Amino acid sequence: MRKIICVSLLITLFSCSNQKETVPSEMETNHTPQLKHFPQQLPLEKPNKPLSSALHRLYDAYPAPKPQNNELFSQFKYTELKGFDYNNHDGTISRRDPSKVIFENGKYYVWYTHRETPTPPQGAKKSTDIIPSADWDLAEIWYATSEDGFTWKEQGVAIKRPKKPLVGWRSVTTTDILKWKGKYYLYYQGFMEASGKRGDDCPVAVSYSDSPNGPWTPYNKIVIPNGPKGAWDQYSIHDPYPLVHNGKIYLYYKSDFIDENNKWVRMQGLATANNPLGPFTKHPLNPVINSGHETSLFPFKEGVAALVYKDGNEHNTIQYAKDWVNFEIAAISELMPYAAAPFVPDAFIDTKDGRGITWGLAHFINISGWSKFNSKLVRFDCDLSRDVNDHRMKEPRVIHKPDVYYRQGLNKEQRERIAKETATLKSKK
Ligand code: AAL
Repeated sequence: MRKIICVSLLITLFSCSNQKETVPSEMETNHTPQLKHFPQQLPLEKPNKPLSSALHRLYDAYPAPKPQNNELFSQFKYTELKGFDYNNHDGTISRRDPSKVIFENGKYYVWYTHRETPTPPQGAKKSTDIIPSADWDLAEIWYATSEDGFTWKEQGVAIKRPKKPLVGWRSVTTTDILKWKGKYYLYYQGFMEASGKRGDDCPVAVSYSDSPNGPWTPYNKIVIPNGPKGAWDQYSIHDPYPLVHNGKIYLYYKSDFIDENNKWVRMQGLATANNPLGPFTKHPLNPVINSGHETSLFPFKEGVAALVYKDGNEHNTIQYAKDWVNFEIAAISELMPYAAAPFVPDAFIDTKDGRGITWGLAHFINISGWSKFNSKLVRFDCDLSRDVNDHRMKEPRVIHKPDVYYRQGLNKEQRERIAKETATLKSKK
């Protein structure tokens, strides 16, 4: 008996020592040989070797390890629009904050903030019933159409300011369009006081029509209310931006709130509804984007992508949320369009296969300086599309002429600080 136990023990020990390790070491989890050096040709997939956090991020955070192959990276190109008059940019006419562009009746449509006042903006203290406090004060929503997206024909007013005390009596601005079950809805900021009295405070209102040419019927109620006292969106609901997803209206918006030094912080929230006239439910995870300003979004694959620029740690990024709520940075870009309003062909079809965008309108603000503040509409083009492969848009380098850099010159205080630093060094010689 003892002999049998010894022999079977010997067989067991022998078989274990000869067996290839059944539990692979952590470095061979994918059964490819571990690399000693990062390869000379950039791997398209994460290589099997210990990696730094930057290299983990390269493969985990971005759709591709190089911007040239990153579907959510693009440069942005700009083209001056034809068809709009600005009184030589004397500050009495301003057009800004365009809506998404839609294509109906064989042409493009866009709506935007239109201000035409006897003077340029004069600030809240000097504002009156005819003198604007800000570039978007005493404004209306106008619209224009285009056959080609470059030359536009201004059609006139779409949404007038209603009579006091209706929502938006002071100014109706910063609109966006929703097409839902064959009807059209324009959401916009409805100011009840001159912007700047306390802050840039307003809720969101909505008007609707059977045609993109109007006439528009105002709902005359607040459709996206300000948040409760002390909430991040207590004072302003800006830049309403509706899309259709999961059979609902997903309306993204921005709010201005403050930091510990009473300086502006801007982030984006989400409110959803089954009916364009509400009620809208704000997402419990709001804010859902931690940066940005007039943030524009578009369906991409099963998720949604966002152009996040201007404000916050993650300005100049293109972000993606597979679940339409939790956004991650997908690409970093520059010269991103201000108040981008893309042409989003699949904005309202509840797609699960978003195709992306290639162009839209945006605005340039403060064209003539603070004393004649006015803004103008512009066209941008990009390749954030799964159906286009424009390699010129995928190059990360935007080459600027030296004068672009020289315009970002030092001011008097900065020069004085530098001179003092040099003098201190010299005194120590
Ligand atoms: C814009 C938008 C909103 C603000 C003001 C006009 O860029 O964020 O519309 O209220 O500035």
